Amino acid sequence: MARPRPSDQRFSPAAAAATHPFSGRFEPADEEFVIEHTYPAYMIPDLFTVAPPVRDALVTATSRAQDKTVDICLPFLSGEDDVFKYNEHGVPRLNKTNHIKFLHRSLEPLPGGFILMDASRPWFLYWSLSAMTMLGEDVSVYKDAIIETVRSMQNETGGFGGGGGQLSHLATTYAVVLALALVGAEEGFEIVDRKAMWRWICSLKQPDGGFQVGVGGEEDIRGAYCAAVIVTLLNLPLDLTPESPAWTAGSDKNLFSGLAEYVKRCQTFEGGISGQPNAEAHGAYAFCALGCLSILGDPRRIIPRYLDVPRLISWLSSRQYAPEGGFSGRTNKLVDGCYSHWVGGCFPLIEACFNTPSNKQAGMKSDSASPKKLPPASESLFSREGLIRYILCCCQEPSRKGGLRDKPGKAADAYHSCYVLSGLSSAQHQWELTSSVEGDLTGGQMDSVWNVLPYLEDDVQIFDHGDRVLPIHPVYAIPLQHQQAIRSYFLAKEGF
Ligand code: FPP
Ligand code: K
Ligand code: ZN
Repeated sequence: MARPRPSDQRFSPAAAAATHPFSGRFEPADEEFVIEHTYPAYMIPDLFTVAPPVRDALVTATSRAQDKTVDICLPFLSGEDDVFKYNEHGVPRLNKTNHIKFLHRSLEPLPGGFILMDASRPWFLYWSLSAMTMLGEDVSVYKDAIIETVRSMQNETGGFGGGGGQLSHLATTYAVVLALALVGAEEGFEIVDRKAMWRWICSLKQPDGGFQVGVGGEEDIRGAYCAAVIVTLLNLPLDLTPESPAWTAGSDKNLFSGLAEYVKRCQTFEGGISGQPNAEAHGAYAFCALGCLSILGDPRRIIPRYLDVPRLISWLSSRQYAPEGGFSGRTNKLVDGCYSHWVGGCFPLIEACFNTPSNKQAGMKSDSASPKKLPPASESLFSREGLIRYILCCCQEPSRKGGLRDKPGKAADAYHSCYVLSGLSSAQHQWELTSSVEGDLTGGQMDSVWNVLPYLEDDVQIFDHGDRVLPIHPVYAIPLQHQQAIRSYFLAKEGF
């Protein structure tokens, strides 16, 4: 195995030629000796080219799986194999053309094996359209097809199922609403029966504050996040129907009452967030928790009020591995490209809490639960370089088929394409919360105003300028202008 070098400094190609573990064998100068490069030397910090120097001596199935993952990633991270053309930092270009072709194909009729995914058809729409939009592709050509497809998925009793005749589910409804936002057509927005949707969502609201994902289904934090997204994008009333399980006579409880408390109960002893109280922390649920809270109130106040932020940051940071650079979804598990979003997408929300100008003046004024010391605006709480290296080196299908994937050796798919690119967007941009309307936690009108800038490294940017993807909304996970368009369309409506 490669030997760790004593420093983690960036090294020059010349110095690297002598010491880089993958740079071919360099013997002491001998004029007659022809030195063979196996491949060029790149400027890659040691952190991303050698196995971790400190190891637990106990060998288990878990440690073997981890070692194997490092072995399959290292050749891609160090440019050892010639699968890509690497720049001087050892980073390949984002192959936008092939990925866009892959995503168009994923919206065509799919082979028979996909029948297992039939109940997830709305997800395919969202994943493919969102990924294409982030890559700069105009998806409005799909407008009519999307409108007709989602029309067949809506139930008269409110919400959207996975297809015609399937029960409504909060996850498929969330995917439909985002897909409509992405094709961006008012005829599309008008498809949604908002009154039936409101009644259906009220029927999912539970007395303990959370949401079932479908009538009689499980109650979990996906439900909390998806409900908050749907209610605010469609500007549904917050009032509860008397038929709602959460309704009690004479109370002013509404759709968002007790929801932040429900999210709080999902934080585990590890500091991460589980799908429901007293379960295992997982990255996908951390994003749901932060996204839900950031809709219910100003993230600067509501996140530290309901979550133990230092312990959450500690858990989130532990998800990023070296040398791979990517994130895992939970303790003792492997890196996977999709966590670039589920975990990586948590950092803009947490960082925004620290980075806002208004935060600096108003400080965390009246809130005793807020962190006392704020890191400087330019500092990141995760290694953007590591994530970008994992995404561009390990998550791109190298062949002409295109698409993005979990890790080398896995097939690309629409789900990973969407969330790998969303994670790339988080790594390449910096969000600032410029203002938000003050209000109570259940107001529903408290739009946070997010300002986004390309993230610029102090010293060197390892990726090509043309490889930036569009910035997404840090909460709604679709490009900002699409979130704004659907939100303002329904805000302008009075009643149903
Ligand atoms: C474990 O899978 C995965 C989970 C426990 C949660 C997955 C949930 C989501 C990805 C999305 C939820 C959010 C919404 C908005 C619907 P695994 O055991 O295959 O993977 P692992 O080994 O990486 O944990
Ligand atoms: K996984
Ligand atoms: Zn995955």
